[in-house]
Amino acid sequence: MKTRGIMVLLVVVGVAAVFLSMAPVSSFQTLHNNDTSTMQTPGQGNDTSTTNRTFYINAVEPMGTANIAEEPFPNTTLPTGGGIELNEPDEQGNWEIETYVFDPSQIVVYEGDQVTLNILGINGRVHDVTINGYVEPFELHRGELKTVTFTADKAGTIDFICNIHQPTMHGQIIVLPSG
Ligand SMILES: [Cu+2]
Repeated sequence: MKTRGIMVLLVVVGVAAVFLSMAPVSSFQTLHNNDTSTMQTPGQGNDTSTTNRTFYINAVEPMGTANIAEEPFPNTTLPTGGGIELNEPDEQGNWEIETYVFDPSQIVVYEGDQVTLNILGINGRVHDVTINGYVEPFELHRGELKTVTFTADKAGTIDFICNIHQPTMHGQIIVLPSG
């Protein structure tokens, strides 16, 4: 009798564990299916409502420093355009390498989405930003948060570029076809 009681208890615990493990999965799927109309299968009809997608993008400058006592100054050719700077050793032998980038530099949306980019100037006094044809070019100063909104009207790519820091400060919005 005692053994049987333990067996029943184990079965009950097992069933409860299965239910608990399913719960987060099903709630995730519900969330995911509501996220975009592209999850629909053909014949279900298209959801024509606009999806708003908001992103935060930072204008940043990763930097590395070293001293010639430990690491020789590199003999290398780097692209011109202002996006990469290699500074020669100072009097103490310290040298540095730095580059300007958008972070993130690649985002994905769907055709027809209304896209809002909030771009924050963190490193660099000023950036000269172009989002080819979608918004008026604008300056982004350090400490500023610029918000731009536009509709990703066709599938393909939309570049966002800082004209002062090339070729590295170059981001891309990948617009996937809807439906
Ligand atoms: Cu820049």
